[in-house]
Amino acid sequence: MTGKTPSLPRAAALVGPFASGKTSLLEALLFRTGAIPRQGRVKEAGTVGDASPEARARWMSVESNIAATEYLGEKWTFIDCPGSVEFQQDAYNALMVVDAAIVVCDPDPARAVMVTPLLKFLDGQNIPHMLFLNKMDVADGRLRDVLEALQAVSDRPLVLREIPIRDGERVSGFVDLVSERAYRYRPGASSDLIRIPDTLRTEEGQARQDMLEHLADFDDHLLEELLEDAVPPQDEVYGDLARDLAGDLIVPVFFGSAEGGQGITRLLKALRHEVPDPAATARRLGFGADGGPAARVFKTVHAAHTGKLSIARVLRGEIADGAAVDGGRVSGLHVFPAGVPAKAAKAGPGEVVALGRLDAVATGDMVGARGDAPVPWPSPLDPLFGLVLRAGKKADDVKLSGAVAKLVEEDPSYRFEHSPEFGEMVLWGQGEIHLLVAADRLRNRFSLQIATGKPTIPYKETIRRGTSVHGRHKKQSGGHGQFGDVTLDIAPLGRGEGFAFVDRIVGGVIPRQYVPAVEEGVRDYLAQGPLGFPVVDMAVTLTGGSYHSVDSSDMAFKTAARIAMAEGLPKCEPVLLEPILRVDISVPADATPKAQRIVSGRRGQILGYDAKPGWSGWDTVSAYLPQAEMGDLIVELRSLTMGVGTFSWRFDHLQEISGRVADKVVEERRSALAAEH
Ligand SMILES: Nc1nc2c(ncn2[C@@H]2O[C@H](COP(=O)(O)OP(=O)(O)O)[C@@H](O)[C@H]2O)c(=O)[nH]1
Ligand SMILES: [Mg+2]
Repeated sequence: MTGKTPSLPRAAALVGPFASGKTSLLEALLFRTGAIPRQGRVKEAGTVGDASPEARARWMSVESNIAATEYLGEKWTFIDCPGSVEFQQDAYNALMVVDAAIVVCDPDPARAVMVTPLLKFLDGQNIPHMLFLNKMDVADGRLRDVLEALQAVSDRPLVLREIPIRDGERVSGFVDLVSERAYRYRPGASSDLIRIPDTLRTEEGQARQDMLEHLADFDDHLLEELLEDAVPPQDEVYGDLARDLAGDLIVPVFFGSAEGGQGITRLLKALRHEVPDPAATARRLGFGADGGPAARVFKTVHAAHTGKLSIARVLRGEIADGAAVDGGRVSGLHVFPAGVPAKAAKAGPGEVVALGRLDAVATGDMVGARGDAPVPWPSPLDPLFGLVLRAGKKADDVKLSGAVAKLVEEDPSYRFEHSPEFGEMVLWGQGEIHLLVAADRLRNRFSLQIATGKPTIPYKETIRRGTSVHGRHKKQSGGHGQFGDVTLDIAPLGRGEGFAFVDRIVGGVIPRQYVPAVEEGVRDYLAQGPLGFPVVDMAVTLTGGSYHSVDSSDMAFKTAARIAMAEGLPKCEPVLLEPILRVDISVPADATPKAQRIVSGRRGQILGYDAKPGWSGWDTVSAYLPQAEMGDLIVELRSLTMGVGTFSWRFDHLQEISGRVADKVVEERRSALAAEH
């Protein structure tokens, strides 16, 4: 494998569950390739990644860390992605532009399920990926069990590329199954070549045969060789490995220890020889070979001192500082040697680059795509958790909206909603931490004072029976008086029918011109019924009344209508309506009973459950759940499913509630209204 033509700069994403060791692996890769002089530790806050105050405060990655390095004369950019499910959007975005992903996993069969959503995404998008089983320095189970558990959650075959050499319980080295060479780990350095231990000969032969058989599934020539018991040439095996990885046909599996610096060189060599080059990736992503410079933006950052940065992978040609591109003129161009942004004049194909002040460019946008057919950018994750944001000072409301818009631009799995009904600014996101990090960023980066709270549930009310009511407004003050007089029939309507106003005036007892004012008065009242909530699903018919030729006016009829409503509605058995959502909860099948218990525990109604299409071993539980019970549903669901359980939801209907739950809602509303006045 010498004499390799150097590849253009490549990029790989480090992805995988929370705390599997991605940030540590980035550090190890940077150290082993000489980009940094010592290997820092996550525990000591000494790593290149996770340097933001929000990440340091939580000991976890809350955004992707980008660092470039060189290995044997070839350039690499590694993107260390957050593993927490709440920050997955950033990971998915990065995956959309890289040549390959390294999925970092714990060597623990019980945790295999945690990589399911990620593997689904990778296979769904045909992104080449390999597994790196980390923390082998403390692993105590059998590798075979880990692989079996991981295979159960991967659609593609996992192909073990090396087997461990053990010294007692501990892994002390490995045998490479292609070169059939054995190595002993050395602390913090490349491993020593040793003889394959005799005790491993049989196991090695079998593991190599397994690997070759996987490759033969996609290569008839290799299959013939295996059937004839011929030893395939190494170049053929390497060629197959590279081709099958590029096509996302197989998932090679490596192992090691990020913190111990073990298995790092092995991984780097595999990356060097097997990861597709940027030209192949550009083709996979739908970019033609010809045309002007093109790049795809996978991340947007609004930094206090630099302004907006669009972080992009160059897929074709060269982008220079000052160049005019779609969405503006590049003003400031940075690359990321060893994770530290550095000014550069230009960036060529394959490089990851920050482009300054492209105001019109959003995450997922192309810069310079002409006649290309780029694969569609995946739609952002649906929001699962809402948080009300309040500016400390009323005057900061506008500033807050502007700052939040920037956060949403950075991470489209946030969604901002201004509810006029309650005068609330609600930020939606992927979970509680995701939103608290947003609040921290507003404080740290935009110097805003922020209070947070729960979103108000949009209860409504309706009536159970009808009545007929008379309202009169009469005032004689000085010269001009006021006179309005109406008779209204109030009647309930079916659920979901809304509000209807019917005019049944005959013989001009009220002149036509005043009828709209009557309707307006009725609607005004409906904004807040006897229980304190908007009234829906009822009809009001104007059946009679009287007027005064001088004193009657729109204003007077509007007031009369309101008086009639205020008197009539309390007599109509008002009842509270609560919003009910249709929720589809996805969980690994062993958690299905737990998901059902969660639904029942939250006053929900289970509609049924079924296998989740395309997700073997997963179920979807469908249910109606009161919106009031949704608040921390995702928190409970995740805690019961190692973080992978999730749900989708939409408003379904309003449902009457009475009894203790309803009384409490009405009481709280009353005191809230009292506090307003
Ligand atoms: N024993 C051991 N611990 C590790 C290794 N790699 C990472 N860790 C620890 O695992 C935890 C999570 O590491 P980190 O790199 O932040 O994981 P990330 O969330 O995937 O980025 C930290 O406490 C690390 O010290 C390893 O190879 N061996
Ligand atoms: Mg991390």
